[in-house]
Amino acid sequence: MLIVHINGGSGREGLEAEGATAYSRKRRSLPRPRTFHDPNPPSSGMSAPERGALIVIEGLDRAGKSTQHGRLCQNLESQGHTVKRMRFPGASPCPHVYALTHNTEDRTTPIGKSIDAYLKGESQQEDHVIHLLFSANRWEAAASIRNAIAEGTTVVIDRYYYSGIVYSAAKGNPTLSLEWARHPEVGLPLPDLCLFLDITPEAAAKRGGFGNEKYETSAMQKRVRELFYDLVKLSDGRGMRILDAGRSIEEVEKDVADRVEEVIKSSRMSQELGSIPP
Ligand code: Z5A
Ligand code: MG
Repeated sequence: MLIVHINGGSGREGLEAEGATAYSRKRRSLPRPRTFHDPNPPSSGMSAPERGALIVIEGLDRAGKSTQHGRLCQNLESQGHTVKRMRFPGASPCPHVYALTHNTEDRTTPIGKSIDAYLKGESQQEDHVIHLLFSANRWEAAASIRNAIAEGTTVVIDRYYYSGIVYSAAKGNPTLSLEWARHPEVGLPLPDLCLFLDITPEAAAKRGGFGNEKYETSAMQKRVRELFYDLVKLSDGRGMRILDAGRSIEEVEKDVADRVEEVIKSSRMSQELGSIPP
């Protein structure tokens, strides 16, 4: 193992093998050198590298999530942040903006493919089963999210468990409430910030109209919006901010950038990344 001397070293500059450092310290009774893996570092010394932030962009169809996701990632990168771009469901068709981006997750997991076929109407799934598949699709990525955050990478996700809960509950299945839908999400990485891009289904429909996927009907979109508002009132709403997505792309982009900057500069970043609570 290699040790980097911060102060009080053996007199030799730079890196030394651990064995050699311990030997010379013993021989010359020098103060114990501080190292990056010192369990009790003095307060005036170098602090551990800051973790990355976990940012989620949510909203109805055509709210501009992918547009803002792409812009936010580019803005953060231009400021020198290391960014990991992710989206859920992992295997849904790539919208135009993803052609311009890189560093995306693999969107071809077996679970992601099943979800994709369901959304396109190519296969049928029982309501609870498809809900659990959406959740499993997030659990597949949970460790890679935590690892990236711990390394100082900011992870920006286009749709996350908030969509997972509300789209399933919006079906009106009596045994699939918001509460039931939330259970499999407990323990997943907890976002530092969720920006809910809010738009009326009517305004969203003017942006090219809804497509042919499973949930792309105005009745479904209306119910989904109501449930997103219910979620804001629950504990899941603590890290959620509602932004008016009916404004111009540039206005929304500025609002998104300001909210994200607030979080990245906040004391939250000195705390460990949380988990979705029970
Ligand atoms: N789902 C689920 O059921 N369970 C889950 O756990 C998860 C998801 C995670 C696929 O989602 C479906 O999966 C979704 C929820 C369900 N169901 N539906 N329906 P998706 O993310 O793959 O796809 P999407 O969100 O439905 O659609 P989208 O087209 O990707 O929407 P968007 O990303 O919000 O919009 P956009 O692509 O950025 O913009 C759409 C158009 O509007 C485009 O032409 C833009 O140039 C334009 N635009 C964007 N912003 C503006 C502004 N501000 N003004 C004017 N025009 C704009
Ligand atoms: Mg999208």
